[in-house]
Amino acid sequence: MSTRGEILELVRRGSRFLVSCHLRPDADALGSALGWAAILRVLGKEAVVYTADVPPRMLEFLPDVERIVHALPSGPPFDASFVMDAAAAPLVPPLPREICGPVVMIDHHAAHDDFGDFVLREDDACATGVLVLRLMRELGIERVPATAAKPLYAAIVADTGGFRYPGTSAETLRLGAELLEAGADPWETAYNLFEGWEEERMKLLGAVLERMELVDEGRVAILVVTRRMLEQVGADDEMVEGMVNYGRMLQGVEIAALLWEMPSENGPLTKISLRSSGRADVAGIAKALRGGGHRAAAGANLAEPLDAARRRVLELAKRALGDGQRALI
Ligand SMILES: [Mn+2]
Repeated sequence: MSTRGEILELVRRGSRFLVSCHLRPDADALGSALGWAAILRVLGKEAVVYTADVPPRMLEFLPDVERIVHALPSGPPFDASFVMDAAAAPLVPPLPREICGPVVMIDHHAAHDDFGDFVLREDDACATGVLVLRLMRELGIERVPATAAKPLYAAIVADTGGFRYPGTSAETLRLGAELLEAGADPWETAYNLFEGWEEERMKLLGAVLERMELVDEGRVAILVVTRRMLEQVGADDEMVEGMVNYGRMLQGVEIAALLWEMPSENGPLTKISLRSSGRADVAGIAKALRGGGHRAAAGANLAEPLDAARRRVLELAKRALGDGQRALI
């Protein structure tokens, strides 16, 4: 039986499932988890959504967020546990088999580690939310249930940058239309995902842009966020998400990298977010730093201070642009 067949069989046979996603969940991770749980419930199954981290405020508008648990429930083991949108094992909370049963990865990242007992990875999909909709059909559900529409729409809108990125296909737009018919709200989603900024966040963006560094003849933009910058404007870490995109927005920039000094008790930790405007493959850079992601959006965590991380990223970015001639999008 194919892995896909085995996963569908696990769903058909089981009655109680855990649904989780990568740490620090974003809209695709959480939306896919909530959407998949809603579909399992329509099939008459019990589904518990578990995230180790509390979801960011911008995702609080999604239905059923308040039902999410942040500690593994006790009781009999689950028939299976699903992990949505996780490219690499370090991005997943521990899922002990005696509580979680077999672990099923459902993901769409091109650069990744495989882990878990079953892996469904389809990198042609613009979002993990699309994989959920494909599985839904294979389980015999034709129409998207209302409870799954909002989270799955948010998953797709977020990972396509609002239906803009090259991964956006005719299928993506058809699925978007279907999710609107099933009850998703386009403006509510867009406002929560892309707008509705706190004043502190806007001030932080100002500080980040002020310090933006252009290197390699303006082809690489380096943005930094230090603990001190956050303190100065009263911003928190959640507000940093997505700021790397402003580096890519500038004409001539092919790679934008945001280096983010993370709070850490065990020595220095720098989170790196990478974006490509099309030619360069930033997933390759992330992979060289033991991270993961897509051609145009990827990331990694480095146990190094910001300056050292900056040097490594810059070197890899220059190399990626040098080899980039063949790698058309
Ligand atoms: Mn995703």
